[in-house]
Amino acid sequence: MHDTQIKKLIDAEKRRQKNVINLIASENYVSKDVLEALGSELTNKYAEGYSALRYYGGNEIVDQIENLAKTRALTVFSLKPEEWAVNVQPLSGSPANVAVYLALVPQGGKIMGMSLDHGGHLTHGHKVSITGKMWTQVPYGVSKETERIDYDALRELAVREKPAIIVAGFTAYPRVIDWAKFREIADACGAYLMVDLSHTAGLVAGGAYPSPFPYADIVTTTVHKTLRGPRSALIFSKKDTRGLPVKIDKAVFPGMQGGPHLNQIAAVAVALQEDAAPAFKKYAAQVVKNAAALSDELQKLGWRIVSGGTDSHLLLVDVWMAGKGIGGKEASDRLEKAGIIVNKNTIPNDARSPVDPSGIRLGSAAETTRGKKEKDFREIARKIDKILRT
Ligand code: DSN
Repeated sequence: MHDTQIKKLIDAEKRRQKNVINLIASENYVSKDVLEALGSELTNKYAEGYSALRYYGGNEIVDQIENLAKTRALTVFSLKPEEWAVNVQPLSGSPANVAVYLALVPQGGKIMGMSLDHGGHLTHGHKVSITGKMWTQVPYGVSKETERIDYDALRELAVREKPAIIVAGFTAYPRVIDWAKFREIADACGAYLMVDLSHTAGLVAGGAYPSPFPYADIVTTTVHKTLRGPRSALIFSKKDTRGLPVKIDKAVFPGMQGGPHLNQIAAVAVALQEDAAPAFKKYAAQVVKNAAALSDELQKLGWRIVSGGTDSHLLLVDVWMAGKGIGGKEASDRLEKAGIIVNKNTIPNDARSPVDPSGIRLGSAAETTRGKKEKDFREIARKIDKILRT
């Protein structure tokens, strides 16, 4: 690379990534093949539209790439092409979610999504996001006692509010979801059921977490978290008489985006092939075991884990412990100084503010990619305990 300034910074970031313990629940380390596809000449190509229906010439190669990415996306989740369609063009998770609402929810209509401070995402209708400005959020949360979803309360709210769409999607909810219950509730109020699977998609692909596909109308997911691919997103839609795939395609392009990023789509295809390989099953199972070991060891050391543990790759540690511990910001800063990277996070019904909440969120996906096992995660828990107690 001739640009020595950028080269130096890339090298420095590479060293940083190598030298830290990365517990950011939404990050991972991609393969060299994914990086190669991302850095390829495909970045030079404009291809507005979809395969065989483009607004530019010269697409005979990139059409094949986009089609391959679609086929692999269906394969990795064991979906039949006659039952499901997939759009591989969303640039990332937030535009993917907005495209779904654009396709299915009239402006001002109701989106029922988990509130951010209980473990939802900004794009599930939060007021500071475009999704809370163009549409109206009907927020749901977790039960105060169990810190898990109370499906009876959810049903009552849905039937009363009649949202156009229910979003079963989470960024800081560590437990398995009863997808069948969500389906029943969506049917009871006549809503679409959209699953934002961004966090657990890799676990579903690897068979380590229940699949929402038998129940959902729409599934969105980022590709860069547990799926271990490039920054990107997918939108799956059910093929039936409602014409969902056509509506979604129109919402992504021309509704939301212009030309797709073909280098990114090729990298998605590479990652999805890796995700379908037998080794990825082992990886997904290990991710879950490692998060459980981390959670268990922290609990043994006296830390309160929200909802009492985890069934996935992530856990929330209540570091504030009603004033007996320290704030989430201080916890995250202290850990970073010691080379452990986490993010501060609100816990359900947090008495503190989002800029300095009561919790930290820990995830096992990235360090599992680097080969760590349960004993390593128990060791990490002991390190965390030492750092937070001094
Ligand atoms: N998806 C979020 C996360 O979980 O980190 C960021 O938008």
